[in-house]
Amino acid sequence: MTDFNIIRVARTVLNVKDLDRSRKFYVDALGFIETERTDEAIYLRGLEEHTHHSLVLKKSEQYGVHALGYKVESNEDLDRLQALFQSKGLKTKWLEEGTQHALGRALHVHDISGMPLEFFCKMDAAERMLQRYDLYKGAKIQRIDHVNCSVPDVEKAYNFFVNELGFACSEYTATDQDRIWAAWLHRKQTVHDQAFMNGEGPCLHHIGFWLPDPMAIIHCCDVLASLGYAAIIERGPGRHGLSNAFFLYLRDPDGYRIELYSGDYLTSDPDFKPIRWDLNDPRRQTFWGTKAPDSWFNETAPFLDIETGDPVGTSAPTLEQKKPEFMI
Ligand code: DHY
Repeated sequence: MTDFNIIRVARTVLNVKDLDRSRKFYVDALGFIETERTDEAIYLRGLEEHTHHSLVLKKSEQYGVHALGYKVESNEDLDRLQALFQSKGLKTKWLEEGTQHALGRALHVHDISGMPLEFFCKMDAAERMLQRYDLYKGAKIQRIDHVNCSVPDVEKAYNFFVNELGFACSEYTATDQDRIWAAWLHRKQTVHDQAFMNGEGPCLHHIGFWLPDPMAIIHCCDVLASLGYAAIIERGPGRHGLSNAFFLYLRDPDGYRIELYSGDYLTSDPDFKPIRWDLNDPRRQTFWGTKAPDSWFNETAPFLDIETGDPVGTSAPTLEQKKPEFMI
């Protein structure tokens, strides 16, 4: 048991080169709601979200991803989290209320893999648009679902998130030698808030957004093609073996990978047993056996340091980064 309560992954902040170009993609094509726009940033939320934003696009020439934002239950949880990170010798930094738009006091840290994380308990409210069907557009984005990161040592990241931060594992991929190659970890009662995959890192692999149903994904493919975005569809649509969700992977105008995701399952019972997938089982990625393209394995986005804003240094993966046998 931890002495703090992390509720869920709640927001991500991406640097983008051209706000108008990004707005066309996220608002006009994918159907995000624009809560606010300034000269420096666009604040976006899904139709179900009653908070100010779950995605911030910040104008910058520096490609990269700011600290991944987790919502916690109380202000005291933030102090307890700082004590934990400090006790492990990890970097922490306070951002007092008012420093970040629409957000209360926040704690920024680098975790055991060097990945920047943010914890906060307060965000401005916004109108929930779930039953404004007249505003449903594109992919009908409902809410942020998860973040997936590439890290050099998945077992180290797994142990930190499970033993220190109180996450539970829903599913994992293991090698022939029973080493954990990838893990899906959750605080909310779905398959994941946070996934880790073996690879050069720490880097962001993708941000997953929840859609109401698989037809929203199919319809989004049609909308993307109509708007001239067909080339940015990277993988899918398909059904994941692992998680059982229906999916589509896209690359946004700056190159960040977005997953449209719908239909995983409840993981609330404490006696739920993590599901093991063999790295060489072709159905774990796409249940129908379809291969993922090389770019999906090889391309990620850099994280930015919480102090300097420069890209965080990366290390090569500890497990051999060979592709599963069925893909060769
Ligand atoms: C998988 C990837 C995801 C996810 C669920 C399952 C498995 C895979 O395709 O490797 O991004 O959300």
